[in-house]
Amino acid sequence: MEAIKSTDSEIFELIRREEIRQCDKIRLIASENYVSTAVLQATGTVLTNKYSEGYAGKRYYEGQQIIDKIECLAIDRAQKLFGAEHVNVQPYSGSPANVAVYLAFLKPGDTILGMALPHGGHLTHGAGVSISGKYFNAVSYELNRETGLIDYEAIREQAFSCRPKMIIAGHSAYPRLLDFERFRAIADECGALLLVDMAHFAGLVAGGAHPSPIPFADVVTTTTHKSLRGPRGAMILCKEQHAAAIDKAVFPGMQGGPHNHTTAAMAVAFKEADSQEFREYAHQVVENGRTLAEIMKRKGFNLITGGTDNHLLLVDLTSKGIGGKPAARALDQAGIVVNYNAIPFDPRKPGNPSGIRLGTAAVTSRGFKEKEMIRVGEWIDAVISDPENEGLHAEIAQDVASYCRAYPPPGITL
Ligand code: DSN
Repeated sequence: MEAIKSTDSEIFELIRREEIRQCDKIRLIASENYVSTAVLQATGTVLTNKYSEGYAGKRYYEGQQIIDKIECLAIDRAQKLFGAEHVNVQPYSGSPANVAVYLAFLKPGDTILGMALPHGGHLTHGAGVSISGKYFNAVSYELNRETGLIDYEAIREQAFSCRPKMIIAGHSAYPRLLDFERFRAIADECGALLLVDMAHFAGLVAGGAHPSPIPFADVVTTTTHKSLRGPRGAMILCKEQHAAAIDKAVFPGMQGGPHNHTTAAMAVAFKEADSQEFREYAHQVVENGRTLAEIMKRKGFNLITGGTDNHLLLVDLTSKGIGGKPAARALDQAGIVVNYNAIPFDPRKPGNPSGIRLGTAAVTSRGFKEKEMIRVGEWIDAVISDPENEGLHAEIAQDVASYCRAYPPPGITL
């Protein structure tokens, strides 16, 4: 970073501090990860200098000899990795990808049926504050109050009553596998399209640690930077019959020029994900989730659905007598980074809900396994048992930092 240092010492210093923060803290934010040095390098290349509206062979600017090859490589690798008929790698991130899908298939006012935001759905699955809730007639399905699980029969009944044009499966905070076959059957029965947003678990799908939605969904969207461990970006995977509509919706419908440096970094990440090492990583992410769930339960924490099948845990802190926000703050002071999160049927407000969300994708990338997850669970318990003891939090933060130094994360050399 010599050039950054000499040009802009303030930004240099802030980046350096963020590197240290990412090294010295235990990152349990379920949507975050560490990219490899190769992915990081691809994002910082001259590809950022090029405009390339359009698609390979059909661009609106000259000089695409290399860009076309890069984009085609990213597409080929994504098709192979996920077994998809068609892939568009241009969406800037997950939300624009989802909106592009709506643009491809829906008219304003059409009905969509997605998981309620407070139950683990995403903003773009129909939340009132999002374009998806403002421009469409968004109907939400909720989780079962007793089990915290998806109630497919209830969704089926809701689908028959509201007749959605599109059903959305996928989540930001649901710790269990999705039954894509069941979603497909419901969509078929009521004549809806099925969109699966696999942003959170795409890496697990790529690594064979989670069922794939590709055979069942009309369209699948995903970010590339969560469990898939690529750069900040997104893609849309679909059946060939929808290819033209999807491509037209992304460009010119939603976006201008694709971010070519991101496309190249995606291609690198897809190559990395198509490996035995990544498959082992994906399975370890799930194992680490299970181990963390077990230790948390032993320490008396109440987990929504009682555990996890994927990379995330949703912890209901009600029995611990603390809100999600002060808990997340206290954990951050102790070097453990999580986000506060609503739980299903949360009686508290979203600004300080009843839960926290934990994820294992990032810590697994730095080599944490069962032993380390038990240690993490013990630290979490120590903090939540004494949430106002700043001295204790500072001590734990020091222990966490020295512990973490033995597990250098990919992409960062201090
Ligand atoms: N912000 C992401 C998450 O944390 O789940 C979803 O886009």
